[in-house]
Amino acid sequence: MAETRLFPDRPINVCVTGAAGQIAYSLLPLIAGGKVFGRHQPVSLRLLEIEAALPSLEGVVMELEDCAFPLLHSVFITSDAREAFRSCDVAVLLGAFPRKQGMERKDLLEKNAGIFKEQGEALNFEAAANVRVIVVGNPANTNAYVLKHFAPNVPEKNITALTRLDQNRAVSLVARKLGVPLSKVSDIYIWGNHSSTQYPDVLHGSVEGKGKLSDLLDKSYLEENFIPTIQKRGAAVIAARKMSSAMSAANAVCDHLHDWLLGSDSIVSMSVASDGSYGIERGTIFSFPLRCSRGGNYEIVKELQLDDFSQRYIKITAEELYAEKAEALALLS
Ligand code: NAX
Repeated sequence: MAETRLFPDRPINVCVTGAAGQIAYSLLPLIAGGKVFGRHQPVSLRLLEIEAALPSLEGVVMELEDCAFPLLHSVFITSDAREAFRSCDVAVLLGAFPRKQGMERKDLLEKNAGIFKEQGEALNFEAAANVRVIVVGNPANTNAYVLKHFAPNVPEKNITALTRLDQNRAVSLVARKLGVPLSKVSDIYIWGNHSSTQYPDVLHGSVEGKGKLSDLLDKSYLEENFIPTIQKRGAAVIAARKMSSAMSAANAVCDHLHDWLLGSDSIVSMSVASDGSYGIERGTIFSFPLRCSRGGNYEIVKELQLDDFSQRYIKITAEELYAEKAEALALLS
């Protein structure tokens, strides 16, 4: 059966910020090549960069042209956030202020809160009414929270942050540890903040034909090895590559958007505004396990039982997020 298009009579308008950066360099071909929004959905790209990076972005546009993607309808570049977000259906927010040597965490939060306040206001006025937003730039959950605060016209459910990379890392590590194909591993979730307090949860997972992960992996392995490895994986990539994750981040953005907009049979992890589930303060942008259905709808999975082990980890990451969001809003006021 022919795949139906998300927008049957027009291209989907996709804004990508930080478009001259390294994640964008891996992500733009996935978007323009049909991997994210489907093999039949034409795409118009609206690319935002700071003024100083526009010459470099022009080179990226040349490469997009030279890829000759049949689905790529148009590319528009700008350093003006309001122009970039105009009528966009999807906004992928990669651009953020990088942490520099000697910079305090508070300064990083403040710089980024300023960027995401401005971008929230621009989205609020310019984007399509049902725009779907994914924040990737760090601190991603708190940046998404700030954005949501300054974009009251955007439905709260439509503002998300990326934790799919953490889920993919966790699934891959379990498959390697148990020596099983990745496709046999299911139901591994990420709870909380995209930071070193996140909780990669295998206790609801299983391996097809082998049984429950709670029987296959003991808690001392989880506590001493698995959880810290996933929590610190980003730092390990930086130590090895001298640059942060880009290919795997772009792949995860692709998975996140694809499953959100086109639906998925699996439960997936995304950071979304809490509705109070599992005792998490309403509105906090927190990673939960979700069920996504075609058209951009999702529900937080409600029926999971969390044991003391899981609750202990979830409390730590929730408290970090409450402190971050209070700090970011205080810095802005
Ligand atoms: P790069 O430094 O390569 O690119 C970022 C780009 O954003 C730069 O070209 C910069 O000029 C641009 N930019 C900065 N401020 C901007 C603004 N106000 N408006 C528009 N563009 C702006 O970083 P890259 O490796 O692409 O990573 C992007 C962000 O993703 C970083 O904040 C990074 O920490 C974060 N990550 C988040 C991950 C997640 O899972 N949530 C994983 C990967 C990544 O570490």
